[in-house]
Amino acid sequence: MPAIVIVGAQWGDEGKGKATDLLGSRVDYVVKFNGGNNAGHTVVIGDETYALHLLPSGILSPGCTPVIGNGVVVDLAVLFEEIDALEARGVDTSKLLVSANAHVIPDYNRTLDKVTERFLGSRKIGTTGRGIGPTYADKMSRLGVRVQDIFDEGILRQKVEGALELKNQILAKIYNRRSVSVDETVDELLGYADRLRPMVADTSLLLGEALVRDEIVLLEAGQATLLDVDHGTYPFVTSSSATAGGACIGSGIAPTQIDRVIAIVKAYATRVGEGPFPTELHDDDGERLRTNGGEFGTTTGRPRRCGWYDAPIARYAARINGVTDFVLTKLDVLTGWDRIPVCVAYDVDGERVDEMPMTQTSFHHAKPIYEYFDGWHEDISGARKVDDLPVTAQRYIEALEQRSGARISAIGVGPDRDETIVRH
Ligand code: 2SA
Ligand code: GDP
Ligand code: MG
Repeated sequence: MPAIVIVGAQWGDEGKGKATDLLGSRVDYVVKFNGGNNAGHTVVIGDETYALHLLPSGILSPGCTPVIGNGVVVDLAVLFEEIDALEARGVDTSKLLVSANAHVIPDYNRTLDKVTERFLGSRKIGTTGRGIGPTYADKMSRLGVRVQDIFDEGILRQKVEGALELKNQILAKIYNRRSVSVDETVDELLGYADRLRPMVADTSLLLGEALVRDEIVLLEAGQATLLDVDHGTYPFVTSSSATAGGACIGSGIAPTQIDRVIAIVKAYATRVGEGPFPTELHDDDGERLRTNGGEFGTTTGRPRRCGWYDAPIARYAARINGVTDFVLTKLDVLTGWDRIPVCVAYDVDGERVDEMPMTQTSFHHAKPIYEYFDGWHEDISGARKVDDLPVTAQRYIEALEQRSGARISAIGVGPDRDETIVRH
């Protein structure tokens, strides 16, 4: 039975949290498969707003088992803070499972993330400063500390000693920072062991068994296609695989078990951090999108850069992820414009380019070629079927669908769970 993947089609913050939460009541497992507490998913349920960073959005659906997969990097302090905050609001977190193979974010990697950004100056990435990049680098360099290591003090000490031999050189010699002691890191991590132990599982095995029993597994990406370390706007990316392929790597299920890939795409575009963004607006329209859309980072509060919808990017996301359905979010934010531009291709150094360019140099040079669509002024937040929308809004949806390479199955017209039009 099916595994379903949810990914972001643009640069993140498309509304993946809301989409996952919507499906949560109908699935048995929700698995976070990449990233860490750099993610920020806001879910609105009636009068309650939840901002989740590390925990999968499925934590809010009572019937569903939330899973932190092996592809995630876990800040244990944040894990328990989030659990405590949700429990204090009456959310049951007792079903949460954490993969024994997930990596933990030691304190020294948070320090390294921040000092590296400062060191890079104008070449910085604009990271969230949560230690994500250094922890994935350790994983690939085989210097990482995994969740299972916390239950074997000897191994934990060996691993921390190995990592700190290198890290302390970097901290002292390059960044002029104090060195970190093995004991302080080991003691901090061991301090979480008792509370962590009951949550830790062979999550790949459990998910495999659930799929054999015909249960439904939803795999939820953090960040998005253009922030993927391989397929995004490198080096202005996060350090994990945020595309559908990453769902298998980061959860331990097989590609043949995935039968639906849902990409969440905003009716316009946003980006946080540095990096190219062809349709970015530096004018009143950009300011209006930011204000109307509440475009401020869920994790860091940073203002998000805003621009018009970019169809070549959506087509790229459709191809890279094998998208079966798009969920178009935040259509309500576009209410009030007389005409709405949609980028349909790029002008790269005088040449028309219809697809994502092969090189980053070309993408940095890409200027949007726009088509213009009539806007609408009516409040659309009460619409529950496509026919309830003004005809111009219906035309806008059709135009995006034609130019983006997959059907649009649902449309968000407000932040609340209910403010959604289901089309297919
Ligand atoms: P990092 O910290 O190493 O992952 O940063 C690398 C780049 O990835 C971007 N990034 C994000 N972009 C959008 N949303 C994210 N989550 C938060 C949110 C962001 C926030 O939901 O609003 O609160 O600022 C997220 N996480 C990472 C980041 O901006 C860098 O460009
Ligand atoms: P994620 O990282 O993809 O989960 O997205 P975020 O939660 O960071 O950002 C999306 C924001 O848009 C959140 O504040 C949501 O509550 C909000 N949101 C989601 N869908 C809609 C929608 O259709 N309309 C409006 N106005 N807001 C929405
Ligand atoms: Mg977000």
